[in-house]
Amino acid sequence: RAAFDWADPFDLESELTEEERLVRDTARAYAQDRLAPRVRDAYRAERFDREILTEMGALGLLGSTLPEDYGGAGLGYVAYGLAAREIERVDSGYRSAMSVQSSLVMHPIWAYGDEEQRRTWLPRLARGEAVGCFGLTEPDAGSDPAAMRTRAERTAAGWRLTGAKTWITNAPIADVFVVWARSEAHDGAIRGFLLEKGMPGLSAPKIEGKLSLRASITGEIVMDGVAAPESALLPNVSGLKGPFGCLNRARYGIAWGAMGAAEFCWHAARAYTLDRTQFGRPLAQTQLVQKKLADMQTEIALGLHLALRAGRLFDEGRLAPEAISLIKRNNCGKALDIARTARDMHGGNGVSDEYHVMRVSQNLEAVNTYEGAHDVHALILGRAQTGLQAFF
Ligand code: TGC
Ligand code: FAD
Repeated sequence: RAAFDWADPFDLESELTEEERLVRDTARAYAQDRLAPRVRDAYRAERFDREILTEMGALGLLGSTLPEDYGGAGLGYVAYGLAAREIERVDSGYRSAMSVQSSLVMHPIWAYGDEEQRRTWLPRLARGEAVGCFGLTEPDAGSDPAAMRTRAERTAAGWRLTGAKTWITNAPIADVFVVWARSEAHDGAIRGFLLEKGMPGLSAPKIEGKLSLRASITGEIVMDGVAAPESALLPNVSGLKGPFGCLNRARYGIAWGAMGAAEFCWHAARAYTLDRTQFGRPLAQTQLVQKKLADMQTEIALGLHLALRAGRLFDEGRLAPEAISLIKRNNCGKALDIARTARDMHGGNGVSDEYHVMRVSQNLEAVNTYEGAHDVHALILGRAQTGLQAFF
């Protein structure tokens, strides 16, 4: 009879390379030693500690898949995913900070920028000395970014950008803003621009009162005729495939991250119900609780192995965007169900931030919505298998 490891039923561990395990262990040690002790207070105070990005930078966690010449670590996508899993085991907001900087800011500068833009920003972003944000969503264009109104006009000196973005992670503390706008000079095509903090007409007010991702900072980007130089344009991409190319990477990382959050909740629910006695026996010795634990174990094992397979395909250049929609949707949706169930299994204690499960569950509400809402990914998959467009 083969031995059964309840926490890793299909031996994911043995599928990882030595380098991937090293990255995972580094991220885990950092997350547990440095992030876990501060998250409760940060969440209560609705505060993101800016130095977290510098700490992540020092560990090579920012832009880790980019070449070392530009400050990256030259890692593969499985290592990137494993790091996301460990950071999100503590808090989805901390993983958000890492994935925005890496996938939504450094990736477009690397993939769509010119050499000067790369040299100016990538090493500083990799060290966490500079913070970036990604502005796609607008007040009237969320799931449908093609409806965006932000526009860029040519001027004698370069560009003038006018419009508003909302729900933008890291915007209030950003030094560089990757902003997507319709460019009249390019027949209305969507183009990417690099704006810098301090440009006249640019502001990024904080959005207060989030009941999710409170340890992450979110804001608007208000562009009131921002005057940007000619060099602000990202020259090497045009159209929605620009921002979507970034979202592919972030969505993939979120699929790993959400499983880290789910694992935290599963392990917490198991430990709590083993410890807690009602009706003369541990809660874990009841059929209903064991079924819930078995469901969590099953969904997490499936979700992690799917994420691993996706990562291997990503590294081979064979991961289709639709497959990313499938794992983003599945892993976020399942993680949210698991977190809500774990909250319930903690009884009254489950609503206290001392037990963390409700914070994790609240976070996953936003994670299930951003980077393409759960149902929007269903429509992407529906279109892919029927050939019929059901968005409108
Ligand atoms: P559609 O006609 O499907 O495509 C337009 C063009 O884009 C190309 N494309 C992609 N390219 C690369 N990767 C992908 N995933 C792509 N999806 C589409 C496509 O080939 C086409 O190219 P071309 O050359 O033919 O023009 O466009 P659509 O307008 O019909 O799209 C519909 C839909 C729903 C799929 C899309 O709008 C969508 O995905 N909506 C969701 C929006 C979203 O995810 N927003 C995320 C904002 S950022 C964020 O949430 C960050 S949270 C950060 C954090 O804190 O972690
Ligand atoms: P809507 O598009 O209005 O959707 C509302 C509901 O309608 C959803 O349930 C959706 O599934 C459903 N729906 C939409 N279209 C259809 C349809 N055709 N058929 C059926 N149902 C549909 N954006 C950025 O650009 N950068 C960021 O850094 C960023 N960070 C974020 C951080 C946080 C904390 C949050 C909450 C959001 C962030 N976002 C960011 C925005 C996020 O990507 C959007 O909220 C998301 O894409 C959904 O858009 P929306 O909020 O406008 O919802």
